[in-house]
Amino acid sequence: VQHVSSQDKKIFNETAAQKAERLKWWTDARFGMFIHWGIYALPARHEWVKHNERLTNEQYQKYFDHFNPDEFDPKKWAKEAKQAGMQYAVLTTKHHDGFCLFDSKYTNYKATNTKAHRDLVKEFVAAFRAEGIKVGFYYSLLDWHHPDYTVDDAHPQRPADNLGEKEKEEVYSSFNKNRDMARYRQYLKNQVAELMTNYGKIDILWLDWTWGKDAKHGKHPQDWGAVDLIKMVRKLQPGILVNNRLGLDQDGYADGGDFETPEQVKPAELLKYKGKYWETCQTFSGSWGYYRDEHSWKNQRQLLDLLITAAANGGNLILNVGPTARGEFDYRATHALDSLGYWMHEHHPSIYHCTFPPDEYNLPASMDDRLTYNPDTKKLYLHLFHYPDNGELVLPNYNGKISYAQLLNDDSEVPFKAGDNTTDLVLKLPKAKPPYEIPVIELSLK
Ligand code: JFZ
Repeated sequence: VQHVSSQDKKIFNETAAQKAERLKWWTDARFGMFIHWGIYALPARHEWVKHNERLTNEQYQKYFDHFNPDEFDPKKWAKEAKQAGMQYAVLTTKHHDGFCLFDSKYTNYKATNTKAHRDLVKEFVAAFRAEGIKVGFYYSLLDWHHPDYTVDDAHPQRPADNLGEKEKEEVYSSFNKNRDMARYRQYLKNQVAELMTNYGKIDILWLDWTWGKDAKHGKHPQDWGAVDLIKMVRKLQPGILVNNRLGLDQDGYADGGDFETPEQVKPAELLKYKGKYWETCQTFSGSWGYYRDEHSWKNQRQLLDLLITAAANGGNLILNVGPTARGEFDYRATHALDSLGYWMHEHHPSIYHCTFPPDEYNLPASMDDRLTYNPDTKKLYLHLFHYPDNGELVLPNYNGKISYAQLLNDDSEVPFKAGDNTTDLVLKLPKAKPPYEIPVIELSLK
């Protein structure tokens, strides 16, 4: 067959074992913080507001002019991340609107030229490093502000939906007449070089994103100079982790990105990523940027479900906060982070360093509980999504496999015995559910 080699194209010489070693801190960490912050926090109605409402640069300018983050103190952000149990953080250095939180030589459209008057990325890096949290940069490949970035259907200046194909064509060509992706490509490369050079060691680069079927409907790896770009990144920051949104995997490069990024998917969908390197990115309320009037906030249980289900399928959760225009996490975000921290404080051993267990421990599909497994300590962690009414929990096929069981939150013993069916194990839990949304039992394997 002709395309047996379609996934054979390689950019680096790295063995699977070397990759596992390079990603070890990240696969151990399991839990990170995403931060979407930019001047879209002022309209406070989605980070895509410029696109959604087809705002021109002139109409969007007032958010640049009024950006004045008087409460910006990334040391507070870092403390909240730490206390929630997050081990790395990725900040939007530039989102699709093109506004840069960092001081770039290649644009005036940056925080240093606003009332903030300083490089906000620099302070973010210093604050998170000081808390021992790994640091990552999100950088948008799309740019709705750069004059050379061509208009496509994901651009605020795209033709009106109700135009015919021919009329759309005319709008595209009139808008794109003087735009030149080669020049944009150079800008992108220059900025990524700045980010990879001026802030010390950077642990993650999160590029976003590559999509579409043709020039009108998207962009391709070639538009970004993707191979050239990633080679530069690896050279400037050996060891860095890069996500898969340069689109190189679709172009047949097996090592075009280090991990997959299933976005805003339901926990049940995470099953299919088992065995790969992956990180699901999720929001508290739906949008990524601060959205004042969005009321669809996930509760503690839904957030824990995402975190536990990620670890139980060998993946990470990066959970997003959209700080306000003043530079603070609003109380809803702080409250949600606190609720996770309350659980993580006692239960982090079932998340860090954990992955899916060997198949022989799988629970029947009818059970809603989730298992994680620490391959070093050989401990199994049973997350109780359903607490049994009488405290008796039957684990099919577990008889003879367990040497000891305890609640993770307080190391109190959980007695067990063989069930009526000799292959069953019956755990005798406290009758009343321990005071955690999802209690965890730690099982020592024989
Ligand atoms: C992108 C951004 O457009 C969005 O604002 C946010 O930053 C998010 C993390 O990433 O959105 C995407 C990108 C890729 C997919 C979906 C949404 N995708 O590949 O399914």
